[in-house]
Amino acid sequence: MTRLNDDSLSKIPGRVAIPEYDRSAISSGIVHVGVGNFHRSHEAYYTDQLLRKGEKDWGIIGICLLDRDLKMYKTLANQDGLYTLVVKEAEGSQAVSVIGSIVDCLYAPADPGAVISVMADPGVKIISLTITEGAYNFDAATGEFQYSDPGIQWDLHHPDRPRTIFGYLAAAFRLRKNQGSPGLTVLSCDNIQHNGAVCKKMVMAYIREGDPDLAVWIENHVTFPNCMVDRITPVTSERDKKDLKDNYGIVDGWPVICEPFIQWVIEDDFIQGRPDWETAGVQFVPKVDPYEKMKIRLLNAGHSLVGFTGTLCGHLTIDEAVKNPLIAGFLRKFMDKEVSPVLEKLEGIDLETYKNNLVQRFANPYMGDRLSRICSESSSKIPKFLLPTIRDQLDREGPLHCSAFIIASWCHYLEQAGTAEHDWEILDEMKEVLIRGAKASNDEDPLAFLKIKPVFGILVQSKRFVETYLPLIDNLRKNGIEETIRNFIIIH
Ligand code: CS2
Repeated sequence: MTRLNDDSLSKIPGRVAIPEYDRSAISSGIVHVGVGNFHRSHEAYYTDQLLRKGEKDWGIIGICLLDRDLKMYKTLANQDGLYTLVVKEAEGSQAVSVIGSIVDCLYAPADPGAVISVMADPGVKIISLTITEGAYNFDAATGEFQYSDPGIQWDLHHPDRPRTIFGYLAAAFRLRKNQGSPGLTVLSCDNIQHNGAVCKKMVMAYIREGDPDLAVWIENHVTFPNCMVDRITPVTSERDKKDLKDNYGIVDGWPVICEPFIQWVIEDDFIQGRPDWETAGVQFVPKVDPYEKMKIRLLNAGHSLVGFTGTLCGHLTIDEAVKNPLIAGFLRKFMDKEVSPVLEKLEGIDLETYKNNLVQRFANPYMGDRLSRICSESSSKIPKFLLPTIRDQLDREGPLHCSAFIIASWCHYLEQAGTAEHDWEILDEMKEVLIRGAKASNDEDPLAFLKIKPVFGILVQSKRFVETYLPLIDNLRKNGIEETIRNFIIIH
């Protein structure tokens, strides 16, 4: 049995691709905040590909920012930053490799000062982020930065001991400015359309509040390229760890499982340079908008659709749910009738093929991608994944039945949770508000759910949306999910 770390790499079986480069000779041009499974299957994987080709300047220092990231920090620290990536093909084969690009790791709550100095180190040229959609801290209704957030208030009053990404970036920029060090690139890798622009807007809003001069420095020294990221990466299960141990003799506290598909499309706006990621297959384009829009509105919103309806039908994983012909039919209708018409044409991409591939990716039986992962934090996903499509369809007076149905199934999923037959747990920062709204919409005020402003903004003011939504939620309550979808598919 081999506990994964630098010393044991040579004992790993030959069919596992290990990093053969000298990890101690790699300097860290990248600081990455949010070292979860997705970062490890995506940016860290791409970067590892470059290091295998002889690149030496672009190692990654991983930052575990939040208290809840302690377990990840300890695991990576114990393993010298190494971890196993298991890529599972839909027909059953798998490719296993050990990734070496995370050359150091810090746990921010234990020593915020150390994180600030690493971020301010002139050798660091990129700070990349996977901090989740909710962490950008903007109001769904207005798109404006929310100063009232307790974490933000803490950071504004304790600039040397921050807790949120905004406080950390501000402190690091301030130090760079005072030292006369160069600026850098902040690369948001979260699923938000215009992620770079949104990130910049929020960072600037935070910094203008406490330090207007620093805001001017940022305008001249920091860039925030937009990018589209994609690779389905489930939560790691105990079974995954056991399989790795039994089949490869590797003891890894937190391996990563993912699909073979991978995509990263980035705007080439890196003020201090960047790795040659294109040699590992990354696409650099002048404008990433249409790619982001296509991916978030089809894949991510499609996932949410399958998540809510699949859970209501009693399924546990995405592949199981998407094999249910009712759910597959509904997903196809949503993509074809409501999303495709609002997407721009993209050179080199055939939309029909893209959608067919998505369904095939969802159907990969070896992913074990649980619906609970997809449904988690929907209060910050739905405003980014689905509401923009609804707004577009309202503007162009186009169809929105499927979108309204997704919202209705979310509401029904929330109001059913915790009942005797439906024991799913709601994992969401806004859990209480959501459940209260969903339940109240069943007995006090039919619009109570849609009135949750931080999620839906002013959607409830749209007569057309409300008139589409209300009969759907009524049907779900009266007839249940399967009959409602069956009738829905026939009518629409
Ligand atoms: C998922 C995404 O969290 C979700 O709801 O839709 O994590 C999705 O798997 C990735 O964006 C795929 O690139």
